[in-house]
Amino acid sequence: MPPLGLEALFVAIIDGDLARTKELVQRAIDQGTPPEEIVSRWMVPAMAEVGARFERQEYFVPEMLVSARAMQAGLALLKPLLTQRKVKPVATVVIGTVRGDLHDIGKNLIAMMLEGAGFQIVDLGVDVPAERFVQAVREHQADVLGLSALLTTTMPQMGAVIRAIVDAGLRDNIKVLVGGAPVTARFAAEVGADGYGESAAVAARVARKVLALDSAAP
Ligand code: B12
Repeated sequence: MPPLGLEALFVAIIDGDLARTKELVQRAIDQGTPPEEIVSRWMVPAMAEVGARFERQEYFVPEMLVSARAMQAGLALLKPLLTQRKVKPVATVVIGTVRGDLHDIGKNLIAMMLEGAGFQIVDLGVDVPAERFVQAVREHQADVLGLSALLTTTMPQMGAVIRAIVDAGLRDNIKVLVGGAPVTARFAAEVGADGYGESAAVAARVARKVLALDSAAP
């Protein structure tokens, strides 16, 4: 059989066709397509197209929701492959989507990629208040705090979380990474984060960089 063109997967997610998304992801896995390629080349761009259609008012919340469900079902099949550890745990990451924000696909993807890269993950879910982040960082003695926000209205929450971490006296012991579609490197610097990751593909590299894990390498 010739290698599967994954345009059909891109379309299935945009159409919110959950069964077809699962079928195509499984087929791509069976054909040996690297999981990172399935996600970043086909699945993530499909969600960007869904967002573009929402912006053009061709799609509304229900359509975004069915596409999100198809995407999540596809990612569930890929999760075991993406989280397979190639190295022993290097550091602990507490991650969550900030208060007021229910978007979790990107955050989940970041968590999977970091887990695959050897990080221990404590995922607090969505709509997480600042106090809950503080509590988890303390309880798990986390090395990295990952904050996700997809809405311009919830981005300022990232600053609120960082301030709460400072007030709790924990800032010196933790590196803060921020990300999400509206987040930029400039915004990250403004709120006092240590790093910014634009995609799941770079998350592990950025996390290693802020922890200076590679500087000790020969
Ligand atoms: C799916 C979706 C939804 C789903 C979410 C389902 C779910 N379980 O997540 C539902 C239908 C619930 C939803 C609701 C809403 N949504 Co919505 N949604 C989207 C959509 C189409 C895709 C988001 C997504 O999953 N992308 C795929 C993932 C893989 O990408 P990502 O999230 O950007 O994550 C990547 C990077 O950003 C980065 N990253 C993300 N987090 C982190 C964290 C760290 C630490 C790091 C390092 C990196 C990182 O790495 C990720 C992987 O590569 C976007 C469009 C878009 N362009 O983003 C709109 C979008 C985000 N939504 C939008 C809006 C307006 C809403 C609603 C307000 C709509 C409404 N009227 O009710 C509500 C808000 C609900 C709430 N309180 O949160 C707007 C936001 C506009 C703005 N500027 O604020 C967008 C941009 C659509 C648009 N173009 O207008 N939405």
